[in-house]
Amino acid sequence: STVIRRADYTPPAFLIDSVALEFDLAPARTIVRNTMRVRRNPDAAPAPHLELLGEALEVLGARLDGAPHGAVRAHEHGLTVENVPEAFELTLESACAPDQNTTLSGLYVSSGNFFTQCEAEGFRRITYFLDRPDVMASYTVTLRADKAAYPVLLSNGNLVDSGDLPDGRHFAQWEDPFRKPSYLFALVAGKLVAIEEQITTGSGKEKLLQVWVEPADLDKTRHAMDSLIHSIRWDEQRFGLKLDLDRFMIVAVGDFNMGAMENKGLNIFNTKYVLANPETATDTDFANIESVVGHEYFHNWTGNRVTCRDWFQLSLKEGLTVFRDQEFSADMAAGDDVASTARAVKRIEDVRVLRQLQFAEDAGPMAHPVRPESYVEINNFYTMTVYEKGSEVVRMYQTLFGRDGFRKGMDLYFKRHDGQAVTCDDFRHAMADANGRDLAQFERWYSQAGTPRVSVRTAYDAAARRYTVTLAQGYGDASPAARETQQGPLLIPFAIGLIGRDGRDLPLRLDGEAAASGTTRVLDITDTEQTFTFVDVPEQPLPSLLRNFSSPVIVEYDYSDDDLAFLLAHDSDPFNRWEAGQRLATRALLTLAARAAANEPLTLGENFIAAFRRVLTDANLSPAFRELALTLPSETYLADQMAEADPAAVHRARQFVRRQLATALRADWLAAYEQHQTPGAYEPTPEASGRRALKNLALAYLAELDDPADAVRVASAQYDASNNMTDRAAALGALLSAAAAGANEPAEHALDDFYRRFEKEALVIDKWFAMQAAQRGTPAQPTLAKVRKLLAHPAFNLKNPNRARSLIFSFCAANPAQFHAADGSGYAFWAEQVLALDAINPQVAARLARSLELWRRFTPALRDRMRDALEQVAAGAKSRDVREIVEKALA
Ligand code: B3K
Ligand code: ZN
Repeated sequence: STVIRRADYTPPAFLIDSVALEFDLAPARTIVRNTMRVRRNPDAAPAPHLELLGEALEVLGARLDGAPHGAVRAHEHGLTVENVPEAFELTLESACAPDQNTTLSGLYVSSGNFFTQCEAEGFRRITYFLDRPDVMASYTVTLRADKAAYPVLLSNGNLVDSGDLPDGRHFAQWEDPFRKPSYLFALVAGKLVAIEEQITTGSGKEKLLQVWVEPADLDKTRHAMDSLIHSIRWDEQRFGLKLDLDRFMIVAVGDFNMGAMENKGLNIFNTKYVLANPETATDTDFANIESVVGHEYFHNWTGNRVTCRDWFQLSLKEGLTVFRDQEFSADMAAGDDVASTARAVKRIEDVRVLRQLQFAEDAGPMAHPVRPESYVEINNFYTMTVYEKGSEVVRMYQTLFGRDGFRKGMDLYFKRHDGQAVTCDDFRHAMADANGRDLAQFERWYSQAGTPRVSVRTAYDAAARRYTVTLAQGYGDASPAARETQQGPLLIPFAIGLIGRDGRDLPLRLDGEAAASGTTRVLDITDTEQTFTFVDVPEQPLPSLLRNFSSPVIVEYDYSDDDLAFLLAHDSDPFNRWEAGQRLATRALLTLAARAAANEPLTLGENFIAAFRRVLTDANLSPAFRELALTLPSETYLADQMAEADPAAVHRARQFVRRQLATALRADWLAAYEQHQTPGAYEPTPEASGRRALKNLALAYLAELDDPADAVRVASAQYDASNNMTDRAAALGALLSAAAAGANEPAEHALDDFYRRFEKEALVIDKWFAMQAAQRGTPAQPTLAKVRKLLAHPAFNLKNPNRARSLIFSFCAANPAQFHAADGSGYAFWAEQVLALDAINPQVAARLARSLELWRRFTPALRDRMRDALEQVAAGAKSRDVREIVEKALA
């Protein structure tokens, strides 16, 4: 397989200034005429021929400056156009087959409508082109189609003309006023309807906003529209960035490989991130929609106006835009209050994802730097590292320079690079220059893979009233993939506070400073080991380390259980309060998992239960925060912390603790359940969703009781009475848990009811599949048997990515105890499904393929079975996507 390397970048030999595309849309055979103004790039080495990229296309004709041009040669990767002058007009005509396109990359059909997906390399499946992000052109697009079947015809930019054609056909012509790379091209055609809003921007311009959906979904568009309006306002206020088009459109599609796509002026979304009403969508869905709508909108500046020079720079737009959407959601929840718990709640949720998924990626065979050095298939590099670690890297600039300094860096970045295709270095230089700081060392955050570790030692000298903190950085024993990228120490902004015996923060004064100031300090670690000395420290403090998770590292420090309980009760930094509870729980759970693996009896200390009770009953803590603090670390995260991952032992340990907490705190859970009802109309506010989250966590714990009668009664009542999906789904979840304890009938009854009630709501049926795939299973019916049965359900469809994810991924990636069954049956199922998907949709197949990449970290018996399954896939997979994943895993 061909490896593409960052070091091999060369500028394009030709540039394309403008493109006129004409589409004659038909499902079986669409004809595309592409007229380009091409010229040689003065800044590139001269090339003999014009090499255009193309895939799954049939060439129908070529003209050069108006005359037929015979010197074109189609081949496996595209089209070679020979004998071309300095500057010329090239017209190519080609055909593609949208209704045969199951890859969902390029032009395809979904429920009878046309959609496109071009990032990263889908445009070449529509027409021959210099399909690379550093070739930016202006686009004019003419769409022609049958008017009855495709009444709506959309593309990027402004509608400049439309009208009827003979034979019941019609056309629309669109012009995008901004130059763009081909990956931002989009078209949509079909039977769609929109809700619309007119808004006036800060500078007094009128803008038309539309959310386009299938007619039956019009009642589920309000939240997406509100989220769009909030996004536009927020980007103006926080970054001074305005909507630059007269019209901004969002379109929802049911068949989509990922979340959404930021095509200029025509964002295309997975229905999952658009459609919501209280009956069909959960609080989490509402929050995700807000953040994804924000994310795609924010790309208009970070990604579209300034784009990537090459795909190795992907984090330039993705890391930055994730950071922006995280800040947007935090500001929406917390307003200007920088110290609020609502802000911390969002931070905790984001860090939890980073630690569970990105840290794992960074520890395995797919480990790569935020700016990768090489790839086989670029679609495999839309990763947690590029997105989430990339966002943490951007956040560190803000931690170093403050909000104002960060804004200055952003302003300079746009001043320098608007309209350009640039690199991660360009962004770093803008931040450095705007803030007058040398950030050469910071570059290593882009080039080194693996999760850094900071180990901390402290000493208190009572006589001298000095407290020293020694911070040492390294990578521990990193995976081979990570190790080969590592060159030296990083610049790590490390936020710290010191807590006195009364639980209050001590004022901080570093050695050499005239006076104390503040109670949290960001220490810049730049060396392998560094010591910081605090003076005037009146008593032995307890350190609060890496407050608000100020950099994406693992902190190693020998806290006692008492220290952690104290931090959980007192730390002024809400992130670290949560963190202390998680450390306490992780430690207890890992000890129990080791005992479970050795078949020793399990016991849980009174202190642990007491610490949980204090959190549960502390009315000063927001319900949302309590819910997070009372949720145990996930099985996946816990297994990753073991020397040899043992999912069965982790499951037994975690279930044991859940049952202990359920039993010991039964009365408190019941009280919390009653106290956190949200009567009245459903509202997806952080406050109300926090109450629901805590209430439903209480219900989930009650469902762990040996006698599930209480839980069944409460859950059944909640299921019947709820006016929203959050509560209904939580009730169903509790009934499914109770089924594992023997109460089968109520669960089956609710499952049937749920299916019938929501049969026409695809996204809700996805939840129905997902909940069953994530079920615990019983000896009589292991979950895999259920999953296999559901594969044959009439509503199951492997070609629809949401459906495939809801059943197959939920089992393979979200149900570790069942998936890692000792007999290897889960792995056999995985291999089967990866191969089946490989033939349909390589991008989705490759995502599923990643479920086994950490196989070397498991217990020997599982490891062997996992290797067998990987080898089976390596032998059968055809796509570059899947091959890259399994070959790296086996290497
Ligand atoms: N930029 C797209 C991702 C495209 C993925 C292509 N395999 C969505 C986003 O990050 O906003
Ligand atoms: Zn993005």
